[in-house]
Amino acid sequence: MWSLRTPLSRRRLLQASLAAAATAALPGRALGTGSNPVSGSGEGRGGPASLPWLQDARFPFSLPELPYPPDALEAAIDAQTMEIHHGRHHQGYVNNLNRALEGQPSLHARTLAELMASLESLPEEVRTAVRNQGGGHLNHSLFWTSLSPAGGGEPGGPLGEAIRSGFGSFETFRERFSAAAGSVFGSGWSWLVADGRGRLDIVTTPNQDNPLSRGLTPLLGLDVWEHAYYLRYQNRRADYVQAFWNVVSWEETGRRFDAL
Ligand code: MN3
Repeated sequence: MWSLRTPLSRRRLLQASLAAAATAALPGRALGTGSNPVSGSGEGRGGPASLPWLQDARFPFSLPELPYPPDALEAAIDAQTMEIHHGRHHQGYVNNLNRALEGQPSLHARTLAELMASLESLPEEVRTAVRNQGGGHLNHSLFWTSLSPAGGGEPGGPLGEAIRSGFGSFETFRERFSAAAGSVFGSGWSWLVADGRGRLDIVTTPNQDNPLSRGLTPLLGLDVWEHAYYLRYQNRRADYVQAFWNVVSWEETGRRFDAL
């Protein structure tokens, strides 16, 4: 298999492997709400190449259509939850983000990724709204496209190799990601991310914070807000997380990894 790789992807795989090994003992690193300096990795660009749609997402923002019917993910998520989650919650983040930016024409040229990667530079009166509503729009846009009725199973290709060599096995990766999702207190997200050198890690974020605001590229995210699962799973978040693995689009996640 190694012979099929370019030197670049070999290097990236090695880095991913070393990074994952270095953090292998941790269930998932929490990216806090604190005042860590915000990375400027997304500034001056349309957005990470691995998230091409972000390069066009600018004010006024709009709700992306679901890439499948709302009942397509019944193996994990019921249709009513999908309809409310997408049509009301996600639409609400979009509406509130547009409302917050209406009176800020100097920010209208910035892409969503640029806004999220430069929160500290935004006018104070809109910073919290962009963080929460912009994060909500970005996170959910990533979430819908990370899922597929044809999903599940294990990732192949370079991403599969990177996960297996980095975390020891796909099973170990899945256990660590699930543990991280279970560890989120209150509302938040669990993520598979890559840093600027393509190294993989598992992190969690509170509320609607996004890894982009910490200079990390999100590859796969799981929404663990109660609104994402309560109708079917009530308090059984672990069952929801288990079912999530049946609908993960490794095809899309792999595309994001390949584009790093
Ligand atoms: Mn949600």
